[in-house]
Parts: sequence; C-alpha cells; structure tokens
Amino acid sequence: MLTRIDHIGIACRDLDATVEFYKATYGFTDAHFEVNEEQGVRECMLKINDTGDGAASYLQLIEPIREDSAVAKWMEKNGEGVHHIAFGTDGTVAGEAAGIAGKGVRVLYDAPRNGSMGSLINFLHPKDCHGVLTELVQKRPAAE
Ligand code: CMX
Ligand code: CO
Repeated sequence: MLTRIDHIGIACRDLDATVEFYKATYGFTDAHFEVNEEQGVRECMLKINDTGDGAASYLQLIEPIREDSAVAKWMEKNGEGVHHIAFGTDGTVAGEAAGIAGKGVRVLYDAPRNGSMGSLINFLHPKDCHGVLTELVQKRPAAE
C-alpha cells in the first residue's frame, strides 16, 4: 500500500544555497546529503516529519551534476521549482509498480533502482499522471 508522501522533489541550481534557504526560513535542521550518479544529481533530503508507517516525509532538493540528466533538461525548460512527488510504500516498489502498470500507467524502469538513503525507487510517466512526474519509494530495512 502507498502509505505516505515520501518526498517532494525540488530542482535547484545551487544546492547549498537552497538548503540554507530552507533551514533559515523554516527552521528545518535534519539534512542528509548524497550524490546519485545514476540519476545525475547531488541532493539533500531535508526531513520534515515522521510518518505512521515507520518512515518519514522529506523535501528532496536536487541539483543536476550533468547536462544530460533528467533534472538539467527539465530545468532548462522550467527553471527551478517542484519537479516530482514521491509516494512511499509499506510493501515493495516492484509490487506497487506492477499493480499500477496493470492500470495502464507507464512505469519508467523495468526494475527498481537506487534512491536516497538506500531506498529503492521507480517512476511513473508524467503524461500518464495528469502532468505530475510520480516516484515510488521503498525504504530498505536496515538489516538488508
Ligand atoms: N514533470 C511534469 N512533466 C514533465 C516532467 C516533470 N518532471 N519532465 C518532463 N515532463 C514532460 C515534458 O514537459 C514533456 O511534455 P510536452 O511533450 O507536453 O512538452 C514530456 O514530459 C516529455 O519531456 P521531455 O522534456 O522530452 O523529457 P524526456 O521525455 O526525455 O524525459 C522523463 C521525461 C519523465 C522520462 C525523465 O525526466 C525521467 O526519466 N525522469 C525520471 C528520473 C528523474 O527524474 N530523476 C531525477 C530525480 C531523482 C530522484 O528523485 O532521486
Ligand atoms: Co525523488
């Protein structure tokens, strides 16, 4: 089941300055930085709140590290701003994706890929989701 807003993905030109804005303006403090080479981004997960399913909701601030990355291409057209939303599952991304694909929505990857903080992710095509690029996230158990 999809049980939470896992994160909202926000594209920015200067990650450090944007994180500083969110910290200074709203008082968010829990920041985790990493690079996802495969996705072509440097990112920061800013934790907003815990969720009832044992996970949490975040803002994902993303700065492109390559000109041919999905985010760089999107920013060329749209500038900075909200790039995608992500729903978290209490099950598996593979299971959620198969169910959603069965409803006629295009799933972008054949198999889940690596997301933030050890998670597994996949994406649904924005053209099949009323204009919203939608990500599915599975928090990987600490034991794995
Ligand atoms: N939100 C809404 N619509 C979007 C979009 C977005 N983020 N990105 C592209 N689109 C729309 C475009 O506006 C375009 O619409 P029109 O044809 O009406 O102009 C259409 O989708 C095709 O877009 P495009 O610019 O030609 O881009 P591509 O088809 O090459 O790529 C997509 C689009 C969704 C397949 C690609 O962005 C992708 O693979 N995204 C998934 C990976 C990703 O976004 N990674 C970064 C985040 C990593 C993370 O969250 O960890
Ligand atoms: Co994301």
